[in-house]
Amino acid sequence: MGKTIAEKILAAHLVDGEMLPGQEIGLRIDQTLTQDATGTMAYLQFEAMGVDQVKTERSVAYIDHNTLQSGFENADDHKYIGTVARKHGIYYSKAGNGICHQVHLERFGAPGKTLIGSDSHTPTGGGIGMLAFGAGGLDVAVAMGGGAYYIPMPKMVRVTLTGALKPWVSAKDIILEVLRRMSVKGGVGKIIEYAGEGVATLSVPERATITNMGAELGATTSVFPSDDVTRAFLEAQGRGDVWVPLASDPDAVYDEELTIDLNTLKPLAAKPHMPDNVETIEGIGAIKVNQVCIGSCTNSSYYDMMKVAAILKGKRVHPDVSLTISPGSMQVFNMLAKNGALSDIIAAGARILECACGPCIGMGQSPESAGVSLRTFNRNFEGRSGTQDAKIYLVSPETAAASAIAGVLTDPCTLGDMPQIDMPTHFDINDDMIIKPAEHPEDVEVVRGPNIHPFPLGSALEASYTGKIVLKTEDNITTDHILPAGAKLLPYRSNIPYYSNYCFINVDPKFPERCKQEGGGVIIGGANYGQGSSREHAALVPLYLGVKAVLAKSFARIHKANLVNSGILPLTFADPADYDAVALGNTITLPHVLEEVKNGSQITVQVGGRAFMADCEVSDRQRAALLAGGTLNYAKQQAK
Ligand code: MIC
Ligand code: SF4
Repeated sequence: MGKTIAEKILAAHLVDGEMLPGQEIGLRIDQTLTQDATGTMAYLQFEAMGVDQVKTERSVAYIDHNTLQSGFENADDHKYIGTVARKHGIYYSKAGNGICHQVHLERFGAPGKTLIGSDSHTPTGGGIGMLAFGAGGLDVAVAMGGGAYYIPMPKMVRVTLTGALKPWVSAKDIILEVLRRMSVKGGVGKIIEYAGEGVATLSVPERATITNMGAELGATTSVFPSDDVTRAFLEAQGRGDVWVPLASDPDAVYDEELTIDLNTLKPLAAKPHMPDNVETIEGIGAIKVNQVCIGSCTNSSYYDMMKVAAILKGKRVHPDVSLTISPGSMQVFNMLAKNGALSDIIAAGARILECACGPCIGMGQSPESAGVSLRTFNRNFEGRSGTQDAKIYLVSPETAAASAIAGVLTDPCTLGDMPQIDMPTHFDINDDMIIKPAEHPEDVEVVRGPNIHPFPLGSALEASYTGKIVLKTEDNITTDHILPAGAKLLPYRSNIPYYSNYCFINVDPKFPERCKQEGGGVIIGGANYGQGSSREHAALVPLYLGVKAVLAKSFARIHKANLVNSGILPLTFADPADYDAVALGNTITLPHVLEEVKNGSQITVQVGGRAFMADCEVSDRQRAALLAGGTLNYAKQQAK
């Protein structure tokens, strides 16, 4: 039987398990990446493992999320990551060099390789035919130490792209269409592969926009074939030697199929507050716009920025609009400066920001109260921009630029002839902001400023558990709900005790206090609990607050893995109707939890004199970790 692209890469990296649907498989990981907001934890955990030099082919630490340095905290984190990287064989991309996913695509990614990153948008690498996964920091630490990365064997989905995009319709509109059809839960447990004649019409940055936002589908990852377009991109980056061809076999079998006729697509937007709340720009109408932000790991490539510059050239940003531009990397920024496009952008009245995540993670540029902000980003979760009542629309760079000029949401198709932008045959290569690992690691001292705090560790599972239900949530709770980010909080990513005061702050401000009073407890979640970011803080902070279990209708993949790594039980209602029978403040007992987890049987739950069953669907490896109180405890037990 023929293989899909993903099956080929998985088979070539399989070190544990069998590639059967739903079974856990262990993969050898060729490359890792971290960013600073999750990196400090990942490196603290890596240090706790006692491995001297990374065992991967390439590991890179990026500084791109917290670059404001409004106090010593960010700078302390950068210093720690920079020194730990130099000591342990990790490349270090300095603040200002760009957003991890954009830089990794340009300078390190390679078709056919596996990559995991402590950031949910790591699947961006699928744009050049990598199998790239977002993971928790501990999983990245384990992979750096040479350990396998475990995932449940995903199902395979093929999205066939027919025809070609009409002028002014963009890669962003393709992925928004996939989101419209599949929803933010539609990709869970699946790898999405793109195929069909439309693939060859898309450049690498366009493909990367699509694989990047596969994260919003909840997909395990997304991948494009590696073809002549991929080769041309890598050659233009001076890295043609890493190119290999990759395609699915003609008789490959897919579990699901979707066809998108590119000819029929129109410019789209995801309306507040979910990436799958998609409608045509035409359908939404000319709503007034207060802010436009162009950038983020989704749409900050040279290609995107050149399109924006061409639209802005000779025009003025509308007086009521604030337009910000964050190029994705120093390479992109510098090329725009050299060819004059930056001047077109500046002259139009745009505000130029650093090459970093910036407004995407609420690091500045929060919109005005109830403001409408159009963003080329990938997430429009409520409050993520830093303004709770702001209305964020996710749009293509073309729609963003057209609307910035008009002051109202504008279909770029109304702009007339589309400027022709060609992919460069040579990118401007300058890796000076990427610091190589030390030649003499023994001479490097790891610097730990006062912002670097130890992380909490779970404790071994006890025979039974009784506690309070400390929170009950709706469906689709994101990690931004669990632990907000933004300029005020991101500096405390390496300070769990401080960060814990903000857990669920926008859902139920009393949550941290309640946990402290009750000595922790159990969280009741709806469907797709923990979607969004890979931040393991969304598990580590509840662990710190004493949360022992999350009982939900279903979980997002990375968050579930993070809960297990922390030693928090991820339980699902055997009968979802029981969700309605439990309430905040109820006493909850798991009378035989140790025995039941050990035996892999259903978990008995008692709430208010009523008993029902829950499932603890984990692999044997995860079961062992849960019994030990988390993956690090388990690894230590194994090492004894
Ligand atoms: C995000 O987009 O939410 C982030 C910030 O990049 C996160 C990582 C984090 O929380 O640090 C992600 O997507 O994994
Ligand atoms: Fe950064 Fe935003 Fe991309 Fe996350 S989604 S990595 S915050 S640019």
